[in-house]
Amino acid sequence: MSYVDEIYERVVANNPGETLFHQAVKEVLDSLKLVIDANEEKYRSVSLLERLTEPERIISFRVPWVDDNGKVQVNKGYRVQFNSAIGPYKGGLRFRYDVNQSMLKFLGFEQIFKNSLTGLPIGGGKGGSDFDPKGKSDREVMAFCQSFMTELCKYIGADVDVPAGDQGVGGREIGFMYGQYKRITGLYEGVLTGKGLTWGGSLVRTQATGYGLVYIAEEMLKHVGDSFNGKTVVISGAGNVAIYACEKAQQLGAKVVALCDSNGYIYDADGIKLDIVKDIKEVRRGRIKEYVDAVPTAKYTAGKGIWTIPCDIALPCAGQNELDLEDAKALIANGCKLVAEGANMPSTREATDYFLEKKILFMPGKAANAGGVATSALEMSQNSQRLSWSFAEVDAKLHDIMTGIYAKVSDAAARYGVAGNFVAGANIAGFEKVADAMMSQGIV
Ligand code: NDP
Ligand code: 2IT
Repeated sequence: MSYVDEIYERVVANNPGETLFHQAVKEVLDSLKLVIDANEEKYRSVSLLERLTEPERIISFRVPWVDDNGKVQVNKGYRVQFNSAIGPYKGGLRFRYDVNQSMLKFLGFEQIFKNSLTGLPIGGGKGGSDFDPKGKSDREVMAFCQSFMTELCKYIGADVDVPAGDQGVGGREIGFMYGQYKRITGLYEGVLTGKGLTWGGSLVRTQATGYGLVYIAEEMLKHVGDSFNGKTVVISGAGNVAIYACEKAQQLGAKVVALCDSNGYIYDADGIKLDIVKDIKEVRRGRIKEYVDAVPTAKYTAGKGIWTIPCDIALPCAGQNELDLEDAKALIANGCKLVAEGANMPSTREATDYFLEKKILFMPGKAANAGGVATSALEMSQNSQRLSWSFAEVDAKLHDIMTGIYAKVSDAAARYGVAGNFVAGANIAGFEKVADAMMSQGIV
C-alpha cells in the first residue's frame, strides 16, 4: 500500500467518527500522492505524514456562564493547535451550535496549508465552542466570551497562538475576549486579530476574506481573458465573507442576485442592495428573509436551493458541505463558469470532483479564502511595529498576496503535470513549505 493510503487508513482508525476531519485529510492526501510517491522514502523515514495529521496539541475545556434568567449554562470550548512549523498557531474561533472536535480538526488541518500559501509566517490552528451567539443578548455573549477567555488565555499569546473570528465570531465577540485577556494577563498585545480600529485592529480585516476571494477569482478570469464586469453572481451565506465578496464583486461591475442564511435564500433580479443586507445582518442581527420587507420585488425561498439559480460565477461563502453533487450539476447545467470557495470546504468531495472533471475554473477554499488570515497576519505585523497602515496600503498588500497565491497554485499544478487543477496545486504548494520546515526542525 502506498504511504499516502496507509496514512489515510491510520487517520480513520485513530480518529473514529470524525468524518469532517477524515474528509479534509483525504482531499489533501489524494493531491499529495503526486509529491509523496516521488519522495516516499524521504518522508516515510521521518514519519512526516503521521506527524502532519496529528495535532501538536488539543485543549478542551468547560465554559460555564450565567444566562439572563440567572441559570448556569455550560458549553464546551476548544483550541486545536495543529502545526507550528512555520509560525505561531493562527486561525479563527467558531461559535455555533454544531461545533465539535472533528469540525475544528478539519478546520485546523486546512488552516496549515492555507496559512502556508499566504507566504506569511503563521502556523495552523482553530478553536471555538458549541455556544451559539444567535438569539443571545449582548450581556449573555459577554458572559460567555469572558468565561471562554478565562481558560483560553493560559494557552495563547502574540508569539504563541493568535485566534481570530470565524462563523459566529465577529467584532463584538473579539472585543469581549480581548478585554478579558488584557484584564487577566495585564498585556496589551496582538493576541487576537479582527480587533476594533481604535484598539489595534487593521483596516481591511473586516473586508479581507470577501475582497480577497474576489481578487483571486478576478485573477482566474484575467488568465482566460475575462473579468467580473457584467457577470451574474450567486453568493451563499449572508455573513462576514458573503457580504464583502458581494461588495467587491459589485465594485467590479458584477450583478449579485442571491444570498442566503441557514433558513433560506433571497433572489433579487435587479441586483442585491447591500446596504439593506448590512443593516439586517450587521446592525440588527436579523434573518435574510427580512430583505423582502425592504425590497418587495425580491423573492425569499425557505430551505436549500440557492445553487439552482442561473449564474456565471458561484461563490459559496456559508459553511462546509453546503454544495453537493446535485448542486454542482445544476450550476454547470445553467452555464456557471467559475466557482471560488469563500467558505472552508463548502463543496463536497463529489461536487469538487465534478467541477474538476468538467474543467470549469475552480479555486478551493484554502487558496480562495486565505485573504482573511493573510490580513490577520498583517494586523499582527502592525501590532508588533506599534503602527497602523492606511486602508490603501493594506488593500494593496492583500491584492498582491491573492495574486501571489494564484501564481503559486497554478505553478504547482503545472509542475506536477495537472495544469489547471487548482485543488492539487493548492494542496501541493501549501504542503511544500510546511514539509520543508518540518524536515529542517527534526523530530518534534
Ligand atoms: P458568519 O457567521 O459571519 O456568516 C455565516 C453565514 O453563512 C450566515 O449567514 C449563516 O447563516 C450562513 N450559513 C452557515 N452555514 C450555512 C448552511 N449550512 N447553509 C446555509 N447558510 C449557512 O461567518 P463567516 O462569514 O465568517 O464565515 C463563512 C465561511 O467562511 C465559514 O466556512 C468560515 O470558516 C469561512 N471563512 C471565514 C473567514 C473570516 O475571516 N471570517 C476567513 C476564511 C474562511 P445563519 O445565520 O443562519 O447561521
Ligand atoms: O478560516 C479562516 O481562515 C478564518 N476564519 C480566519 C482566521 C484568521 O486568523 O484570521
